[in-house]
Amino acid sequence: MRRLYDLCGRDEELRFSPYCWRAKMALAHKGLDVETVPTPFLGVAAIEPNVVRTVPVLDDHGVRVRDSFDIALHLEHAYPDRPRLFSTDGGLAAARFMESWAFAALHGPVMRLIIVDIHDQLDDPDQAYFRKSREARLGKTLEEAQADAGAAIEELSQALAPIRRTLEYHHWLGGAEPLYVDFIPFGTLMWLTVIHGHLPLPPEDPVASWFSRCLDLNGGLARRAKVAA
Ligand SMILES: N[C@@H](CCC(=O)N[C@@H](CS)C(=O)NCC(=O)O)C(=O)O
Repeated sequence: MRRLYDLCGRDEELRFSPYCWRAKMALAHKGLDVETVPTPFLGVAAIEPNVVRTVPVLDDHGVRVRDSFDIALHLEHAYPDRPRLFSTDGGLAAARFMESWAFAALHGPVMRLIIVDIHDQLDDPDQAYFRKSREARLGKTLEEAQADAGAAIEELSQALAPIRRTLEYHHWLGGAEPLYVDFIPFGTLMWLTVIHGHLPLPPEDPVASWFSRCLDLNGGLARRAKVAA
């Protein structure tokens, strides 16, 4: 039995976590079936009390793996004969850089676009938890943190410049084929897309075309995702 604990909203079908999207894309890339377990924020600690603090968590036939990057590493080592997630050690190192870069460069502008909207998609107990924990972290209210959408979109578009430029050289961030290095920023942009309803970039933007290609991967797994109305 293979299970992935996957963050959900009030509507259990609304799956928006950037890290869970990375894990789901990695599993699908390996061609592995998985049952996703809809998990609200307040359900995370119950997965394994005092051990688990975040999702995704993968339970792979009794082997429990926390952290999206560790899940990708586990899948690469456990299923070496399936399509590769990291082509080389250098590819793995580049993916590590992408993980840090995406967090530093993209998560801020995305948060400024959707933090109130995330809150509004949660069930009542999760709303109270999310507001308290995020406002303590940010030192401001969610409403203060969510900036004017136009400015946040512009900020995001500028932050995406390194991805836009890389895509001038090859079709995927992984090179000729998609790799985990693609699924990292893709997960971040799925977070935005699921909550915002669509990706707020013009279709002619190379990042939007690459995102659309990612949506088509693995039989259109992410294209079928429910997005907020
Ligand atoms: N480094 C972790 C980060 C995972 C993470 O931050 N997950 C968030 C959801 S997007 C979470 O579970 N948060 C729990 C909480 O805020 O209580 C990973 O890559 O899996």
